[in-house]
Amino acid sequence: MRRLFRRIAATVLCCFIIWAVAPQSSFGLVNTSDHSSYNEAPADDPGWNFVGEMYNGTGVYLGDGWVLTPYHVYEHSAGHSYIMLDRQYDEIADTAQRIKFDEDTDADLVMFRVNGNPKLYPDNEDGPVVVNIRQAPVSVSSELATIIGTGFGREGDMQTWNIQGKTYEGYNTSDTRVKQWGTNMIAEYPTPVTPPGGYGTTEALWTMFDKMPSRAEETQPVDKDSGGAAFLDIDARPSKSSWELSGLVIAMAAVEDYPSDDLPLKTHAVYDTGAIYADLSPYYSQITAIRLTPLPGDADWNGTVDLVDFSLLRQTFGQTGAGMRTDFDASGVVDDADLEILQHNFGMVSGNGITLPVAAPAFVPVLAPEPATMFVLVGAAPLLLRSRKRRLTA
Ligand SMILES: [Ca+2]
Ligand SMILES: [Ca+2]
Ligand SMILES: [Ca+2]
Repeated sequence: MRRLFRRIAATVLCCFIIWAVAPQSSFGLVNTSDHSSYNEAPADDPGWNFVGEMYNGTGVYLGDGWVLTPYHVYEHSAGHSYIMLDRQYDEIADTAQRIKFDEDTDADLVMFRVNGNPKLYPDNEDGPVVVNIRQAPVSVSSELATIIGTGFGREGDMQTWNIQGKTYEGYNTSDTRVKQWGTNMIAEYPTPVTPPGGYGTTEALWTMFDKMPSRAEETQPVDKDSGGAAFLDIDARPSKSSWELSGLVIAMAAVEDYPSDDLPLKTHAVYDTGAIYADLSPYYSQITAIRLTPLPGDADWNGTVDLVDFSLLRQTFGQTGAGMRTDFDASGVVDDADLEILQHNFGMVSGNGITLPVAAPAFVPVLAPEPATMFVLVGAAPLLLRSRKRRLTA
């Protein structure tokens, strides 16, 4: 059995994007071989159009107005972030919500809302309209994932490095970013991971970059692939709706004696090193709950902040109580603060495809949620974690 990673290499941190037209030879992610078909949606498309470039990494548009990305990607431009899809979509301020590892600890994941309703696939095509999040735990034995990233790519042919009496093989990375897909075998990582940097603790999946000439699209994430999407297909028959977003790249990883100072994983794709992904299945219920959060200022939950919402606010102004739709900051009173939110977001459109529940959802904290409310959000997750740990030690 392969040795587990003993050390999580530094997560991908702030660097500047180089805004350039990618030359033909540049590929995002690093695959064992390059082919132009890796720069367009795969034939069995898991959701290529949902994955987009962000300032400091990669994000996934889930539908319903929401983007999911690692917090360490989002942090640098928190409050004014964006994602590049068919065009640029900007974050609506004060909509970001962290995913929690447990009641006291954040995971390295965040969701934020964008202004606009991206239409990324034609109506007459066989889906997908939104991204399905993996709900069942991923197996400890590997499954083949399709991985899509927007980070740096491969530069040139395979290199050999001799460091401290050991030989390493792999690739240098390019200095331009481009969107690419590859594949790798992905499996559940047996423990939660806490990469350096203070971005939290996250249940994880992992892949290993194997020198395996038979599979040219064997892939390894590098710098700016953080947030890259790992999709698993729950049905072998070609269908977009059978793909599930199962993981998001959060770190590169190597065994303990790996010379990370001499051969940094951020800028090299080295065989027999690997990558760590946020395992999304334990966070399914949190992600689903956040997707149902109405747009701040949208009192009738139709996905648009307009005069109808203003009228509803005027009718309820001064009222107190819990769960009022015009109490946008969930303060218990409809007042000037709510008017300010409505004015700030006036004209914004986000997530009109959402089917909202008839009654106000209990988790509605749009801004600055109270801790007690967050417990409702994460309620199912610790139970799931405990049951998974039992299975691992059995
Ligand atoms: Ca592999
Ligand atoms: Ca509205
Ligand atoms: Ca209020």
